[in-house]
Amino acid sequence: MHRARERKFLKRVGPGGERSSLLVVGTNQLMPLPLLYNYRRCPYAMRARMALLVAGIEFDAFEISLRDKPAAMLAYSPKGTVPVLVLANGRVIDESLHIMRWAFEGRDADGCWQRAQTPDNLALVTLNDGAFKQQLDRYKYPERHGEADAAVPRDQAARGLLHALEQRLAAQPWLGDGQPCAADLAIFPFVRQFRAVDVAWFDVQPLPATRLWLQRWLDHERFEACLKKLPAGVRLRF
Ligand SMILES: N[C@@H](CCC(=O)N[C@@H](CS)C(=O)NCC(=O)O)C(=O)O
Repeated sequence: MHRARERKFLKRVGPGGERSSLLVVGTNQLMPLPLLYNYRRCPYAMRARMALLVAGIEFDAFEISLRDKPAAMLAYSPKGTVPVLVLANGRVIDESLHIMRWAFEGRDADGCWQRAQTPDNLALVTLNDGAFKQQLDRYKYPERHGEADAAVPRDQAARGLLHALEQRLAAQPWLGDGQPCAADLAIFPFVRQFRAVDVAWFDVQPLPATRLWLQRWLDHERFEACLKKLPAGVRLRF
């Protein structure tokens, strides 16, 4: 029988009443699924979920409230950011890029992770997580950052990451060249959030290739699954 067909899910109720899914592989192996502490709208959590979904990993998720983080999550990762992935062996991975790397470890026959490891792609992800994320925060919440004019960080972001992305994507449909790669997955949730601040402005910028690329991600079969809404405060199979 096909291996995927042999997989069944059971529910286990832990001592604190928490439920976890058990992956039954074959006839007698029981493995708790990895648990992702999640915040649906967070772009870091989004890139982690996309990587897990694209890599075909089954996982449970626990939707948190950022204002009331669960004690169990803080015990696993006191820095208190999402995403946090807890593996069946107790290993805790609490950086989104590390979760992505773990997702593709030993499951990268297609080269999704490998294609992201070029100097150009690594530089784009660094720019995204550094200057662009700072500009995005100042653009989105200018008052919180003492920013008198939100157009300043917006235009800095456009001249920085978005311009670099546009140059790359004008020449190729994905950052992985002819195919998507982990750099695309790592960056598009942030560009999506940036666009959402002022869609009308974004959509008339000279960024046609970036707009098409973003739209391909928004239409991607895995993205619908990635945006699945879970009730907060319960462990559920994602
Ligand atoms: N470097 C971390 C950053 C994660 C991060 O900052 N996540 C935000 C949510 S988008 C968070 O949890 N912030 C904590 C808070 O708002 O209390 C990663 O890549 O996982």
